[in-house]
Amino acid sequence: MDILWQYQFRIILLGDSTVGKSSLLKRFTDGIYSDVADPTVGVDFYARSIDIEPGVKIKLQLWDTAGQERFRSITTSYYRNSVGGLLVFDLTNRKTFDHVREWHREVSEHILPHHMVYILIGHKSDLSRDRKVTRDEAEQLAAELGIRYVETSAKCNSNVERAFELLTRDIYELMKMGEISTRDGWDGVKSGLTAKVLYPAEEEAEREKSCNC
Ligand SMILES: Nc1nc2c(ncn2[C@@H]2O[C@H](COP(=O)(O)OP(=O)(O)OP(=O)(O)O)[C@@H](O)[C@H]2O)c(=O)[nH]1
Ligand SMILES: [Mg+2]
Repeated sequence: MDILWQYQFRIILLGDSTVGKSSLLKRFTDGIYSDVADPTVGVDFYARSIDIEPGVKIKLQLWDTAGQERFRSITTSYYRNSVGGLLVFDLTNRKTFDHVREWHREVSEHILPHHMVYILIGHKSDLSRDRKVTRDEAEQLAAELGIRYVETSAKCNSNVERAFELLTRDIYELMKMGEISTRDGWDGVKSGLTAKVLYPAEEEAEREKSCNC
């Protein structure tokens, strides 16, 4: 059997408008970055696979939400079917950091009684001279929320792979421990898509079976 992916995780990007969610995703999925970016309208979709360990491929379905308040009624409907979330703030914009707790509360309450695996992202780390949030403060918030903290830059391609890989790995470990599992009516985690590849001997047998002469 040729395995395309063993698991599919749905991951959502959350945070205020202009923090850089779409840029982070474009860097991760297409390897591109632009200083000019349009605000997301509603929700956008991206995808990429990660080899988490030898022979185990995980397909990530990545939902990019609009940070603008006017799209909130659309974006909230995507919370429930996500297993992981990146809580993104802009290191050069204090307000976006102050709003992280609200994002965390809003999403967590919305998906009760279930849980999401989060990672806190301090983004635009290339703009170190304009920084308004210290690493210590961000690490303290992450510790309070019980989640990891990573500083990223889509512009300089710093820690982007690492952020997605750490979150994927955390979800994968929780799944292996049985803390997260597939559920009917929930698309956060799906398992197993394999391509049917016939080996020569099987192929021969199949051909003989179907031969009418
Ligand atoms: N310096 C710097 N600028 C960045 C970085 N990532 C994104 N930006 C810029 O920040 C601005 C907003 O980026 P977006 O990715 O559109 O932000 P967003 O969070 O998707 O915004 P919404 O779609 O409105 O929620 C753009 O001008 C980007 O070029 C980065 O790593 N470094
Ligand atoms: Mg966007």
